Amino acid sequence: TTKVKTELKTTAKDSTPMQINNPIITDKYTADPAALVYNDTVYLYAGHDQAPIEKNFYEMNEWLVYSSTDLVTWKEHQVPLKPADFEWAAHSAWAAQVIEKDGKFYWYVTVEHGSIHGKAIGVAVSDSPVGPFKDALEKALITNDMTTEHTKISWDDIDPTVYIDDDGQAYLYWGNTACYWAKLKDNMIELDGEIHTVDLPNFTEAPWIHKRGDWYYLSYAYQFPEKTAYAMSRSITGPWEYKGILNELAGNSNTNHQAIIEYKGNWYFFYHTGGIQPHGGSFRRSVCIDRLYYNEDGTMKRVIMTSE
Ligand code: FUB
Repeated sequence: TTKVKTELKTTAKDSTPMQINNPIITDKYTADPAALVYNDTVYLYAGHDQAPIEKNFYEMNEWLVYSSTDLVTWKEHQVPLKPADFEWAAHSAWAAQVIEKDGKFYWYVTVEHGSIHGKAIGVAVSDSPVGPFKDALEKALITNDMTTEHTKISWDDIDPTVYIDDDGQAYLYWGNTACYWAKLKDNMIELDGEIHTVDLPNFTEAPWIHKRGDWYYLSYAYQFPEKTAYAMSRSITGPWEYKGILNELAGNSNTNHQAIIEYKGNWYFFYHTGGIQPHGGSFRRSVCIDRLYYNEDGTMKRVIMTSE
């Protein structure tokens, strides 16, 4: 395996310099990171890339969860969830995100639906950030037939990202080719009202919502092969103003999939590359972390990847 050590630069806010070894997990291929900060710990949720080296497509049969308090040492927990845990799902542990509400942890996942053609979004719940999780709804939350008027593809209902606004209202964004959003009911397992779309230049997939100060940020995978781009808004429902590229092509992988968090006063950009040699690539990816910095006007500086 190839490990790259980076001495991450310190700024006024940093109390200690930090060394992240990218990729952060090297004994398994991990993809589509989603990170959650809870009780001073960072939980990393990722899909497990299990494709054999001769296979040129995704093989993902489970999600993984890791925890850390320094972003350097990661503890792997028991496999918390698989597509097989959703009776209505067929396969494909594609991108997902966990959020906490009132002491419960809700995990929004992408899977292939067993009987409705195409990808679908399900939701699992647990009393612990590391699981075990169980299907919260016993059917899909979003299926391909709910959005067929927007795209002709069967994989547009993927990559959920969830955000709870300051007033307690939860929102789900998701999509491939079209970027969708809808409100969630208080129970977190039903949509509340209609599905909307957002127009974003070259939106491919992988939306991620975060907030800093009074600004909301919607980052997403842009074009294909994918860079990460982003838009900003004063409201979670938009209008969103496109701001540009946040991350360039992530080495040796045609997808790029980000998660953005603040932890102990600093901001971090999680993504994946195909960086582990000799077999890493688009279907054997590895999660990496680099620092994220903002400009005075709230825009984000382009992320400098460890591999650059
Ligand atoms: O990992 C499978 C799919 O590839 C994800 O759902 C997309 O975001 C892309 O990374």
